[in-house]
Amino acid sequence: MIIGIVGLPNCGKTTLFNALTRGNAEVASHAQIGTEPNVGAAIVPDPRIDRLSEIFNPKKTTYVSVQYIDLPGLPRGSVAEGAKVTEFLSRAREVDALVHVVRAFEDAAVPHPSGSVDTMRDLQDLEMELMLSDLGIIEKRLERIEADLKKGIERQKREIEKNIFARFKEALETEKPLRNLGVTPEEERLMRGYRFLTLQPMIVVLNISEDLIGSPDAQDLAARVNEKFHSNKTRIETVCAKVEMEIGELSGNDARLFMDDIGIKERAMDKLINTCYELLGLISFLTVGEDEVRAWTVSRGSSAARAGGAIHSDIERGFIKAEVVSYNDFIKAGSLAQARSKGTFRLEGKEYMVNDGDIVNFKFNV
Ligand SMILES: Nc1nc2c(ncn2[C@@H]2O[C@H](COP(=O)(O)OP(=O)(O)OP(=O)(O)O)[C@@H](O)[C@H]2O)c(=O)[nH]1
Ligand SMILES: [Mg+2]
Repeated sequence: MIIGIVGLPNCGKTTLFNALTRGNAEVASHAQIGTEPNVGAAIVPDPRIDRLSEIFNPKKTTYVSVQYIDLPGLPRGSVAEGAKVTEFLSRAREVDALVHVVRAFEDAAVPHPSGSVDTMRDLQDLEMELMLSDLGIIEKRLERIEADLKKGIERQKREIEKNIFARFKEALETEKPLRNLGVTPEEERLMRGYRFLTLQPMIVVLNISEDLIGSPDAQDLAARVNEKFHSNKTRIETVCAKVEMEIGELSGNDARLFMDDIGIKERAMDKLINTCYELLGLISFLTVGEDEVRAWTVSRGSSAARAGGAIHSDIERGFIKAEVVSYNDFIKAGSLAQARSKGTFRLEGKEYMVNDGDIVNFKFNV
């Protein structure tokens, strides 16, 4: 899974990126469009894997990992400037979800490009850039479609595309992001290749000041943003990136103490991943053994055969049966043998719908 971090300049993207990846990318470099984004990976924390690893003592323990791409700030009005920005935004189109960081912290030492801190305005400004970028793609594509239609190329297909694009164009021209349009699954499928930025699932991260952590003011801001930006493809989170970066530099126990001290219940690192899983409709299933204990990611609703395919296409192709026990039943039973004798570790067929936390052992033959 790849998550792209976008936002106006100087809103704290790289600070958050460092917090998420425990990285050390240079903060406040005022990176310009055209510079390479920071790329880093983070494991998805999973206490079930920690526990299973203690029990099985495997040679290898593997968590799911996510990749974060920290893009340079996108100044207001920049999409209108052309080619370089288009290239920059193509990086943002490669991702599975966007994290849109917006400044909500006051700090005289960090000048705001627009002269004042105004979270709502900034959110709109970046949304506008994303919308203009999508609009640019649509306008170009519509020209091509018209040309094809004149020549009679793939008439039926082009007509369908034209209708969808016309609807998208109208929405964007009235400043409505595509995610709010109620795009049908069929339209989504047809449009997937274009990777529209305003159709991407998006987590808005309000980067608040340290003194606002857990405050009613922060909740109030989140509620106001939610009212305006709510959609089934957006989620709102509140973090203090600067503090999160400090937490990331501490070891487990010290981090816990520090968090208790300032009243942070869940690290941004965990919070964003959990939100992302929920937003993208993902679940984790687990495999265990002496060699490896490992978590895997699949879409909610995946069949056992499909889930096997996430490990190796041979498993999906040659699927016979899956032995399945939920993590909780396994812990209750104490061992796989016990779970088997209790009947909670049982055989399932290829259509079985895998649940989050299922421990699965695939039987296959190729
Ligand atoms: N007070 C405070 N300062 C922050 C916070 N997050 C970031 N900053 C400061 O804001 C400045 C910019 O932070 P960056 O993380 O580099 O921001 P950015 O969005 O990556 O900036 P560009 O890549 O240049 O667009 C730095 O001086 C940070 O220390 C925060 O939560 N609170
Ligand atoms: Mg940066």
